[in-house]
Amino acid sequence: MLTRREALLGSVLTAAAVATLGAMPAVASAKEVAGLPREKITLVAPPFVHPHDQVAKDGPKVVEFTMTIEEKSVVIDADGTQLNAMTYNGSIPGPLMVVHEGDYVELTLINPDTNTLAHNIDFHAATGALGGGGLTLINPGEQVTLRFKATRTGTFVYHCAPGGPMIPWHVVSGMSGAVMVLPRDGLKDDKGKSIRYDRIYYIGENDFYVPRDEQGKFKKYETAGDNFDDTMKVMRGLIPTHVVFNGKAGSLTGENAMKAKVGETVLIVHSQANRDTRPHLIGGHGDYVWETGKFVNPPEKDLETWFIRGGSAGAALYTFRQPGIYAYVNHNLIEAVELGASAHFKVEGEWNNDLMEQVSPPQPIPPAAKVHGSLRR
Ligand SMILES: [Cu+2]
Repeated sequence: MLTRREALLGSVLTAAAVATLGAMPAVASAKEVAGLPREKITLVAPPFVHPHDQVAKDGPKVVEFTMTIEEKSVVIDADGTQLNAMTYNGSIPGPLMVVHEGDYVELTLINPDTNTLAHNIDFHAATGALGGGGLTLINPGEQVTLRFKATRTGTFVYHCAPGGPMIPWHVVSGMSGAVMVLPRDGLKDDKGKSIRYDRIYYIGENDFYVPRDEQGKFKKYETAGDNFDDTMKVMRGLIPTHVVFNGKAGSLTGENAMKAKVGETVLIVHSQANRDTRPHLIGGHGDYVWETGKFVNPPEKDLETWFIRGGSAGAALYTFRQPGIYAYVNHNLIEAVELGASAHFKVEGEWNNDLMEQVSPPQPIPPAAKVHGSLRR
């Protein structure tokens, strides 16, 4: 039952809310959207992310992006295995787009006439019309512009979804990426305190299903459409031939390792549009992890491994405390080592002996210890 005070407060709050609603309609008119400032962003290929403010400087704006769809053959492992890829902007995954809550994402999607297939884009961050998929289906030689309001914060997948079996086929041919909608005042820890990152990397994980010939060798095909029947058969077995980060086994190792310094805080955005995965930073942790990628929920802390559901993107924040090469893997270790889902961070800085020290290096077991060991049995 309400007390008189609560009832009064309630009515006051309701009146205030109504007044606010009257002043700021929830649905902006076309004129209001047209009056918003605009910003044109040039997207960059993952694992890098276009420059952006972590805390929004001003009010909402319309953020313009352009992506060109490219159907092309790409090599996905060290053996030269070819994938008849379909890509957003030429990369697998497509680029990460960063905006703030309340901003409008305005994407121009181009399907050049050099392509052979129809494509579209379904934004998990968007509301209505199949995430925009219903308004963006374009044939080769066409382009379309879609605008949606970023009403929810977090990391969200986008992917191609042209209907029926085209949906999984286009997704496992490389057509996915992610959007990050930051709270206007930036990221917060579990207690609501502001946290920032010094670097950000975007990792898109893909499962590929490359058909084999009678000898067991991976087959090659001329154009994007040629592999459809064979690839569908492999897809229906649900066992990928490759599980990789950023389009290729070894795409983020060696020379291409992601870089950081001891003391730097890194935000790792990880998406998988089709299949579950479980990122793990070997020798490190997730200081703060938004497993489901949605910043309105408090982050989990001190995680060893986190779970990214197929069809979602998660975010993990970690401050590196030791130098060295860190492997960042899908901790299904068969997928990491045998199928390709592993990356490297190369971290520079001073080693901290307090956190870890090799007390004595590997050496032969002393004879006395051997006798002692056998006696004890
Ligand atoms: Cu497509």
